[in-house]
Amino acid sequence: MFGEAGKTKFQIDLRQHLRDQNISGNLVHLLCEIAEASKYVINAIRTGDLGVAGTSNLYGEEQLALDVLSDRIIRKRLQHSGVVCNIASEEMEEIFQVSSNPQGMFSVAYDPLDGSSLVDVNLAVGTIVGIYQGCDLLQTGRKMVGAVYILYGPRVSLVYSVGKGVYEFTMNQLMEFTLTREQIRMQPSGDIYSPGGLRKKYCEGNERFIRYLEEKGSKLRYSGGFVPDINQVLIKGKGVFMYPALTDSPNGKLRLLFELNPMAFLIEQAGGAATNGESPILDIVPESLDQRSPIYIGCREDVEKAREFLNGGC
Ligand code: AFP
Repeated sequence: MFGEAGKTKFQIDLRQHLRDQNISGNLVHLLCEIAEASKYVINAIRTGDLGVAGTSNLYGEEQLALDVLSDRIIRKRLQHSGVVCNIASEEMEEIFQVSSNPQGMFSVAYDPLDGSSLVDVNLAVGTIVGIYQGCDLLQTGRKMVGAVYILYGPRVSLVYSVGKGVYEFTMNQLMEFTLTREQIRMQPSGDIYSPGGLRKKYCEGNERFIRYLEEKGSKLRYSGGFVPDINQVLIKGKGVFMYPALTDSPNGKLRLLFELNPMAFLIEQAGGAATNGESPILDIVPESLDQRSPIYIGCREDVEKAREFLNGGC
């Protein structure tokens, strides 16, 4: 009930909480460094240039100045943390090697500012981070030792798991992250659905799944930001997000290393599920840094129903 003497569990800050969880010192340090970096990303979002950077990312997509600035903030923190071996970012062309020594080190794959194109219309955006032991970043998501996202919305929240359940922290007026939810659990099925991509490009199986959801009374909730849309499904504990295979992009849009693996890790830790339509996201063996995958993620029964409608293919 009480961490630091006299504090209630919901006054405990992130570092104290992590120490109480018997998490290795290096992982505590890494998670706290990511949390610290987010404070500078907040400042960049609130005051930074909303224009284009004049460069493109790993996917050949035009970068915004905010993408580049957020990426630099997080990369510098990781680089100087003393516990990181390799870094991969959605905004960097190649893996950035910090150390060749894997002992006690982690490798990190992150999307520094997912949904950055939404900032100019003042919608919520986020940072997504996946953490692996050692120096190999092309492991399956099943091998991850932790995942974090920071949601920059009306409130700033941080959601993490290191395999011992899912916890939410909310930033207070002193810019400290204090515990606000612990051991977050999802219901077996829900009444929210988040359908990404153009409906006219859906395959028949996905179209039938959408009609099933609507007939059972599910409400459409979609912001265009992966982090707020997943956060809604997770924190309300009831719903399913999908970015399916489309007729002109069979692997959908979202990126396995930087977006899907971290979120699938968190959702599975909360009792949910995440699939590419055939097999669990976390079992996909990455073949390249820029790999994309279709995704259905959220309540276990809803995700299983999607698999049934897709019947092994889209
Ligand atoms: P940007 O990072 O280019 O804004 O894209 C955001 C995103 O990668 C993810 O956050 C959303 O879930 C998805 O794209 C939305 O894509 P659509 O606009 O095609 O629905």
